Amino acid sequence: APVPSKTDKFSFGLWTVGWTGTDPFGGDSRPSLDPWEYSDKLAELGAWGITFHDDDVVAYDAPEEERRATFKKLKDAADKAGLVVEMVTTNTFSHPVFKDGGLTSNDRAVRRYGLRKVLRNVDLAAEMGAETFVMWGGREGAEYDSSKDLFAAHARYAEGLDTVAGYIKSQGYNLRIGLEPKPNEPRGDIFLPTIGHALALADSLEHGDIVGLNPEVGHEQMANLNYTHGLALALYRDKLFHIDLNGQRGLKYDQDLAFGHGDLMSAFFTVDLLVNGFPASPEATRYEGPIHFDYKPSRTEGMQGVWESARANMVGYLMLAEKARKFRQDPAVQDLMQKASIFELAQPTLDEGESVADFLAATEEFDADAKGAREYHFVQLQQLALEHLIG
Ligand code: 3MF
Ligand code: MG
Ligand code: MG
Ligand code: MG
Repeated sequence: APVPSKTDKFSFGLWTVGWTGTDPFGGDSRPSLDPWEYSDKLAELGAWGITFHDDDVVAYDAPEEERRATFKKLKDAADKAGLVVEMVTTNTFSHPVFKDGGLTSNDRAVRRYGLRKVLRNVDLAAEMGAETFVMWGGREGAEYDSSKDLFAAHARYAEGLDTVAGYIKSQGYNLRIGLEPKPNEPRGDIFLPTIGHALALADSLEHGDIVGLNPEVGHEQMANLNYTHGLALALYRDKLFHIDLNGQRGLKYDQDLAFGHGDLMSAFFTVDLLVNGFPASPEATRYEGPIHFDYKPSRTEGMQGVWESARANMVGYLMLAEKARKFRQDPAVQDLMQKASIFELAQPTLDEGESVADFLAATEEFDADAKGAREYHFVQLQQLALEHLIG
């Protein structure tokens, strides 16, 4: 198996390997280590970076001095291990104060408290040298549509995001916000449920230029959507700032399996997009950011299983990357892609400078029946992908 190294730019949330197995039906199934123990071990396994929520490192109500000392200790440990703190995020979901949301709670005092917690964490992110500030609004949402003025909820969400983005700019921080969509869990319905919803709200902001996306595999799949298509739209809009890779099998609770342990074919094409870009559009924006994993070592695993599962994400990714490269280089694949007219899709439909009037007036030979009978060879192409994947 390939050996992960720093040049692969793999990073992990401390809450991933640090998850002690608590779920709605049972308590911890593993011990909890100090944050630097996780980071040291991740570095040893070949990771390049770490990420965390404020509350993954210190208790939310820790006194300021203890807070500073603990973050410094983690940063020193990361520096020593050669790890980057590439992203920092805020926990606005665990404490009951956030049960109706942080930025969109009906209770204005809660919103002011939530916004302060987020802004304080922006300072922390900058101090840690992070370049991405993820905002997953896990508690922004509802179980009951009677519970919210849904227009005001979106207005308050936008207000909160613009306040944070404006603050980042005013402080001159080298930070961009990555919104993380999720359709449900823990709320019955979460606001900004998909990549498309998040893009639409980001586009409405005054400081939206530094607000993009941190899409997670499982979250899009929980909405029965195609993750790779979502990444493509975000890239098309220059908004793919960060990613959360993991695995999900179908429409159920957020499984957070290791990357590749869910829908494998979809994972293959996600990696294909990340390493090969868009085959017919060489000018398109490529994703150059961290390969970040947001998974949970299953509750059945002990500490050995925790480290094996962390390694599984990286090795799985590297193996898929190798196969995706070979897939694109295969002359049989290239030939089928030609036959399938895949490269033709990059050609604008109208001629350069062609007006709609000219276009409508043009008489061109076109045989709809013949085109209706043409072959696209898509199944054969997919089979070649499968053969590369499992062959
Ligand atoms: C929940 C998540 C979150 C976010 C994190 C921000 C706890 O389903 O995916 O992880 O990723 O809060 O990065
Ligand atoms: Mg998640
Ligand atoms: Mg998940
Ligand atoms: Mg996530």
